[in-house]
Amino acid sequence: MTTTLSNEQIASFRELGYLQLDAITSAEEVDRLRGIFDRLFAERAGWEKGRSFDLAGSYNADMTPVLPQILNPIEFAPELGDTQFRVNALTIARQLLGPTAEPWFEHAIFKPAHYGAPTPWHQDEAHRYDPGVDYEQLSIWMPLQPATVENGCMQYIPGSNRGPILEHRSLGGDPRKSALECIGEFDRSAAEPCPLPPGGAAIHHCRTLHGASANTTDIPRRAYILAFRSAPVPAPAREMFPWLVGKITPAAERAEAWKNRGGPLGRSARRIGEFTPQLRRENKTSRAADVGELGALPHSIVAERASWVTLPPCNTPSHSSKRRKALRFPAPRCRVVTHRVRHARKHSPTSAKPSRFGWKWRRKTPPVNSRRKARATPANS
Ligand SMILES: O=C(O)CCC(=O)C(=O)O
Repeated sequence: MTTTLSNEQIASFRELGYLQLDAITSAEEVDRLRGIFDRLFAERAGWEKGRSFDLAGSYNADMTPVLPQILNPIEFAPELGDTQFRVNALTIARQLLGPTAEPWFEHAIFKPAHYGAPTPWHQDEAHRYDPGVDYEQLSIWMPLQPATVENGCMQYIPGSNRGPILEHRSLGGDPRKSALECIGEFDRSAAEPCPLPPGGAAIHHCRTLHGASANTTDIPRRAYILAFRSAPVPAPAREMFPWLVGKITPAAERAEAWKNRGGPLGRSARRIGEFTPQLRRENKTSRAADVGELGALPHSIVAERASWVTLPPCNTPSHSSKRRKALRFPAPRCRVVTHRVRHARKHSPTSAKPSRFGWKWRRKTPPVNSRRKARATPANS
């Protein structure tokens, strides 16, 4: 089953900032995903990595979460990579954002039955940790059971996508809480609820104000969200939002500890590993999660990762340290490349170095071929 949008739907998204679809995937796929989600949430997959946390409430593993979220669940259930939802979502994202749209990150949110907390009103763009660049972003939100006003379907303020970014703060004014809440002026009575059947979709632009009410029903509300963005462009005027400065959540601390495990040796080994194209590909999505919406990493880490995501990789020795700085490449990675290149040059049979008497071979041992020749001469036999 493939899904594409009509011109009217595209125009409506641009006008209102959101769009409602009755189906984006099949009932069978929704059943399969529900099983995966229930397992991931029961295991609190990604807790140590800082990928799993309570958006709205408790900080500790031994407290019952009221709005648990798993960032990038595909890291813990690779089978999520093989869904019609993903295929259809990318097609739709490219229709709405243009052909450069790419998957940006994904998340899974669970509103427990009876006590699942409300999702505070916010604009996704307010979560952006990557100043200096700009891009269009949207989210495709799919419920894995019916989504109703009573269990916390999405609600949108129509047209807010065309307005400014309003002031936000950490939920309840507590910078250790992951969620942000909008404290700017807007008309809550204009909110439009988006009830959906399982496997339907609510699509919203990153500027659109949205929230969801608490879950007061007997069934948990699960949602699978894929976020996409257009190719980033430099935007030096884009600064860090003040409500993100100094925001350090327990999830960010766990992520930092995970990143530093094994001490300097572990860090270096992982950095070297990141040079392999395979690992680089695998890391791309998880890094995107770090810099994306609700990715609760402190600015210092995220700025480094943002540069990695948005700029081409540094893999040639021609990047001077000045240029590296300009491109915001993290120095250690570049140092390793430079060291490798220096090593390769030193041991290359063709490497030459100027001396006081002109050019001469640098290597002390003769090249392999001349050693073979020497062994083959009768004098040596
Ligand atoms: O599922 C929810 O309650 C909130 C989802 C959300 O805020 C989003 O996808 O941007």
